[in-house]
Amino acid sequence: MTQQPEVIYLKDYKVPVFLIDHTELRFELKPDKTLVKARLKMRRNPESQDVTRELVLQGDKSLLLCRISVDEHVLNESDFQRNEQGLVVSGVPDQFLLETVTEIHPDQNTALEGLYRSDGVYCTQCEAEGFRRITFYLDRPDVMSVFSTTIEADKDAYPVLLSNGNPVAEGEADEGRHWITWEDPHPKPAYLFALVAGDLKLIEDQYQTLSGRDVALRIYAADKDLDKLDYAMQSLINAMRWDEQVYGREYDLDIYMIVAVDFFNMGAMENKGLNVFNTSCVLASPETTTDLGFQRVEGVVAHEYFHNWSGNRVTCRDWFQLSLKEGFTVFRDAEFSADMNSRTVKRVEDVALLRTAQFAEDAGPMAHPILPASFIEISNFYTMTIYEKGAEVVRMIHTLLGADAFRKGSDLYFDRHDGQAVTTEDFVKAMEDASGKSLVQFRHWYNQAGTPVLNITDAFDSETKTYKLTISQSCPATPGQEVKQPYHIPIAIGLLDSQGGDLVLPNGETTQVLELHHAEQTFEFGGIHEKPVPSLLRGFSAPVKLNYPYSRDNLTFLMSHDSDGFSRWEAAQKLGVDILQSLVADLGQGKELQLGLLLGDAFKVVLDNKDLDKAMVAKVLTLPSEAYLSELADVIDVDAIHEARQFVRQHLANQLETEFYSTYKVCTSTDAYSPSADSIARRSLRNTCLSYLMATGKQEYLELALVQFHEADNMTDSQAALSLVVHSNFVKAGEVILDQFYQRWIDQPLVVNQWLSVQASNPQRGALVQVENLMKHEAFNLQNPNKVRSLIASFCSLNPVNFHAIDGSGYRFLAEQVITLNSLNPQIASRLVTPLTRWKRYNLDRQDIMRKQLQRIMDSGELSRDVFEVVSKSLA
Ligand code: B3K
Ligand code: ZN
Repeated sequence: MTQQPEVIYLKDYKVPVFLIDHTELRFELKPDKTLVKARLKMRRNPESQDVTRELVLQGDKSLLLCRISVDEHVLNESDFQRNEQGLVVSGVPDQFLLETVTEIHPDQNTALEGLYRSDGVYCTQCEAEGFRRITFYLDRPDVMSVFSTTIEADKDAYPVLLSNGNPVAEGEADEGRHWITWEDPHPKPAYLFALVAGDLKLIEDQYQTLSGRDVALRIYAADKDLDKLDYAMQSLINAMRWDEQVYGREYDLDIYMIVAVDFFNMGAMENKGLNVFNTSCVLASPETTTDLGFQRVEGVVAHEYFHNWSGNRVTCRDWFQLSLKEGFTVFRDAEFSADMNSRTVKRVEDVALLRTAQFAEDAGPMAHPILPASFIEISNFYTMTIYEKGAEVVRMIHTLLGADAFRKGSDLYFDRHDGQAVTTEDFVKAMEDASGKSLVQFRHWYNQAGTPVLNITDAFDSETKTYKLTISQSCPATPGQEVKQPYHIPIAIGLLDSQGGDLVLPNGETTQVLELHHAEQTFEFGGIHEKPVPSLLRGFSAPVKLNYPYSRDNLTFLMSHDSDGFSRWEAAQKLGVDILQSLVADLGQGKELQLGLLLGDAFKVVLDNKDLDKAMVAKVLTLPSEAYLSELADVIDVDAIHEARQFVRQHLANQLETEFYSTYKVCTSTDAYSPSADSIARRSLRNTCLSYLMATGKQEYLELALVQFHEADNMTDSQAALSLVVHSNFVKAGEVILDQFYQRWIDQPLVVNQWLSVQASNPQRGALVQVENLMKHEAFNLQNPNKVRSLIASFCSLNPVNFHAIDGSGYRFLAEQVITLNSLNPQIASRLVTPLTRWKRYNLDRQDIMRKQLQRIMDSGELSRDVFEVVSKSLA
């Protein structure tokens, strides 16, 4: 790294000096290059105090400027300056027409930002700053313009030409070419621009909005994938209806399009009227897609649709405000999925993810508030914190205000700011204004990083019949923030009597939200006749860590009696954590592992309870993950965590073998596949049972898994069996079915990706060699992010024992991949490096070898801003 990249600060924000009222683009797509002709109607921003006559445009260094004119006067080299960031044009008037012709090379674009080719299809990704790789522009979200886009291309190779808005004209051109013009009437920032050109097929449907507007719904994909689009279409229709019913928000164009592409850096992108999706988030069929995959399609389709209001109609003023649209939209999609399926299951899944990945981020070198104060590369801030913690913060506002006032707040926010680029402050203000509730102290959630810790103690006085909960809060230091102010925290609680019944609380209900404001506060409950068992943080009402001295008996009691489904699961997790942590400690002291019957007995009660949702039973029976146990550990002992968890699984498998087997049978069904919540629940419990049966190590259960593998009519069951066998000691059997699986699905890239992932996450010895071999396999391609995620990222994050091998081989491997990907695709490279950045959490031996690999990346030559930021902050 020769030059330190510039740090951008929120405090330096200034309104744009110039605005672009109208953007007219013409793309001429040719095999060796693409010409981009831009006509920008620009004027001075009346809100800017800056009187400069210099126009500063962003433009990537890969752009080749062929021609530039101001008001049809062609500029020569002395009228403008080209630099690393773009272009500075001197002496511009207050209002003018800027025209440029730029040459770009989509075929050489491996970063997948801007205009690039995915398997022969041209497509764009402009958020956050990809538009500047297409043409010179004011590439910032507070510059909103009306776009008119003409695309010209070879008609045979690119029969479908799409952009935002509505098609308004089309025609034929010379040499077998054709063109089409699209107009988007809604002013938008450049990051929402999209273009697609390719040989695509589509499925189509129609939607009528509440107010009677007809909308054509089109989902485009490669011909071979046309049979996998129905679920996405249904999800889109459900999302459109839900947003009308729950938020009163309608769609606002005549056409809504989704395009599936195979090369994509993330899940999907909400471009106005033309979403571009990773195939993994749109294609779904029972044979090729797991239940998890179906749920992802439903959630992501809805998420991108909801952005039409929370993101597009009301957008971000600057990229520091990213959580304004992402946190809110994740909250919206989570509520949608909760309404479509099981609310409790959805909550459990989201909390499990938050507590492993986001809490770990909050405790690491990249910790940042949901409203960050600075960044080097904004792409690094599409994080669990911005998205998931951001959603939790919106959820807390919902909890504090109640559903009705929250809806008033969101109505006010959308109405007040429609068509504007705004800040998280504007969002909070609208919520305050509509509800009359002060969120002054609550704003710390936006500015402070780190996960708050609550320590709770209680006391019961039988004479005065009062029960007291004393809650203290603190928040650990994070980079750049040593001291934190107390947060305003909603803590939903219930109190259980000795029969397991809910006590009626002062609010007249059985759940009450306590509002914690101070570093320490005591809450009193009168008229209590016996010491209750508290059910704390029901529904995970705040993204915090909570300590309360529960006994194991308390936890088994809550597991069977808490009226809050989430808290029952939480009690099981806490019990699992408690047991596993003490076993990890025993291993550390060289003790032989022992486990009584308590956990198994508690699991048996749950298994025997026929009234429970099967999905929840499966969740309760699933021990805390190795990732979660790692997050909780002071010093992560990867091997001990793995060994202890395996030990408990095996112990439970032996203790409850009969129950697991009979539940497996009860959950076996011959009904045709359906992605309904009930069927998903049944499969999930069945596969949980199979995993315990396999943990007994008995041959008969290998046979059972193999029968399931061969007879399954859906990917969920077949993949579950595959990974259980491959990850077991039955090595030969695993090899055989891996091969069969590959041969069967060789033409389905998304299934092949799962095949890669199953092997990469194999905890058996030798996984790294296997991964290295697979990198040479025909199924692998380093330029395709889905392949990189399935193989390399799966190995580094889902295979802790192998990745953290004490010889350092896993760390060396990752560093090599990051160095290679740094020049090919910086965004993917910088995501990939995450596991190494957590080096401080391991013992000194590991710290040393991990840090050396980070240093090796640092010293490897010219680093992208993306990788530089993450690696330098990790080494600091
Ligand atoms: N807004 C996009 C993410 C863009 C990421 C750019 N590096 C997808 C989403 O959150 O909906
Ligand atoms: Zn989003």
